[in-house]
Amino acid sequence: MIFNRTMLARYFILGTQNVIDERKFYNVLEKALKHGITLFQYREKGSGSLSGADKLRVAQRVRELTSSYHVPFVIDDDIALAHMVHADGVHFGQGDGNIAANITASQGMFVGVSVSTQKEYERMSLLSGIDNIGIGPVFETKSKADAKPAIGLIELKRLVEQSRWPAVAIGGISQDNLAAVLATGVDGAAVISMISTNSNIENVLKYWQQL
Ligand code: TZP
Ligand code: MG
Repeated sequence: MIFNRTMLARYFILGTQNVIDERKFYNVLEKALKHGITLFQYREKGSGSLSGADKLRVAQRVRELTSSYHVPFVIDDDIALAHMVHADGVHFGQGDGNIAANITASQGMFVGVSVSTQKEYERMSLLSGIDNIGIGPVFETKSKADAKPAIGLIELKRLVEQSRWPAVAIGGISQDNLAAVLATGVDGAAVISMISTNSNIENVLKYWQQL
């Protein structure tokens, strides 16, 4: 699938480790798909995450669900799995192996990479084949144990302004700071807990869509 920057507008990320059980995972995902997310990333990582056959089974079901709602589907880090289930894109953090080699292995899929500092941005600028960057964490996050320090809105804006790629903000984004995040000129926001911990996903997405 060809990447388009409008896909970054409402970017939802989820793994089974972010919710109580697999049933809840599908329940939250389907609500988010139904009510207007523009991109979904399956990120199975950290304490309590699945691997092997379990991860494959979930990814296959995610492929079916995202296809039925016509929402593009990205997998974090796992290129082999992404090819296996025909994901539309992949995403790599700075810790996810050799990013240049990963990009080469991701042919046919669009590629996102995480950037949290000027130095990382410059290192990524030497590579070709990147379609979008995730900038953050903007604020403190409880959803990633090894998250880097929060960069704040001013640094986010600075990185967005110089970015040669479409960019999405990530980390600690909530309904309280979402408008300020979008005002930096970023193409969208990527969230886990703003959706996964909310008891009314339809409301959150209605609010997001009218911003
Ligand atoms: N990368 C940087 S922060 C983060 C990831 C995957 C977690 C974002 O989760 P939340 O709940 O939206 O802060
Ligand atoms: Mg990663």
